[in-house]
Amino acid sequence: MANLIVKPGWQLPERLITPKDVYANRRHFLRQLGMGSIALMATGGFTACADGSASAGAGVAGPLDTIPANAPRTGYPAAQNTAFAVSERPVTDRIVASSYNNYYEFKNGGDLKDLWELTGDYNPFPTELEVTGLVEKKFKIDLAELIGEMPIEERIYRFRCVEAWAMTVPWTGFPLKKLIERCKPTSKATHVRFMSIARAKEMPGIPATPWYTWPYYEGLRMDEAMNDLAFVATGMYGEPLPKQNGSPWRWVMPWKYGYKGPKAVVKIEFVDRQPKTFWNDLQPAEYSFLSNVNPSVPHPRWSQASERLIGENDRRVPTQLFNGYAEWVGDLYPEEPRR
Ligand SMILES: Nc1nc2c(c(=O)[nH]1)N[C@H]1C(S)=C(S)[C@@H](COP(=O)(O)O)O[C@H]1N2
Ligand SMILES: [Mo]
Repeated sequence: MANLIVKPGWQLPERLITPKDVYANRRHFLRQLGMGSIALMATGGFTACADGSASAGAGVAGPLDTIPANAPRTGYPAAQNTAFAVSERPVTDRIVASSYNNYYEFKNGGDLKDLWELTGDYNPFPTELEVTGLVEKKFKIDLAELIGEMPIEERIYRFRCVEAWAMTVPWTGFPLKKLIERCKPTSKATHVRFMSIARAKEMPGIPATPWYTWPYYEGLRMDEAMNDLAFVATGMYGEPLPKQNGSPWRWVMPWKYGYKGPKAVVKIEFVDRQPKTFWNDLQPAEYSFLSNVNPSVPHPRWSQASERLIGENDRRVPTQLFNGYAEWVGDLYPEEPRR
């Protein structure tokens, strides 16, 4: 097994894979073109590195250059767990998944999705995780160290945002269950609460939106957190997570709307009642605690019956109950409307 070279399971058509150095150089090239015409007039010469040898220079040049250089890479690319293949639609273009994002800590107003450019000051590593509440023993641990302990695998999951757009993403990571077990909650814990990192100096969306109740916080019932599908992603597309996708790690509950999966969790607290959650506190009528993907439960302002596939010309497809994962989680929700 150890000698086997495991190819990443996501097979993308060649045209959809833009290696990050090519992408970076293309952007750099475009920038040089803009400046180049000025330089051309001034010097009578234009030497943009059309052969791709230009360095991207300091700073962030493309949405994949936000993968932190010090992110743990042990075990990458991880073998695909084929139990979670998505057969009815292709994997989303990698660049699309890393440049069409929701991450309010990096928003500065409007409906900005291309927010990777705002992540330059953010340093996801080192970061410490705090485990507290109803546990055998409270503790703090360096996140890179904890990630290094976990055996990683790749899972291709459908991803569905409450805004009715969807993607198909090859995540790298480990079951949330493994992390919960590592935390050793007591039998009194009925729910678990997660809190995201909030570094106002590194995350421009925080000072820009003082009306939000930072840090971002979410929660699950224990039976949801322990379900096989609940996943902690440390990477995607065979590499560690770009900052805008949630580096150092982010939660993925593919049967729920995307906002139930907090990015950059730094605190886990085990509790004995349903915890408050960020979007539910802000708009309880629009964002429920459970927030399971359900075509027959409309958002008060729009239908959830269909969804737009980002990166596929916004092709519309029907929404599936539990986002197609009823087999895994259907039994958890006897009350969920089914039609
Ligand atoms: N900390 C934090 N986590 C978050 C969010 C956020 O704004 N802050 N947005 C959520 C929403 S609404 C979605 S759809 C997904 C988006 O993940 P992606 O940008 O990697 O597609 O992250 C979720 N996790
Ligand atoms: Mo979302």
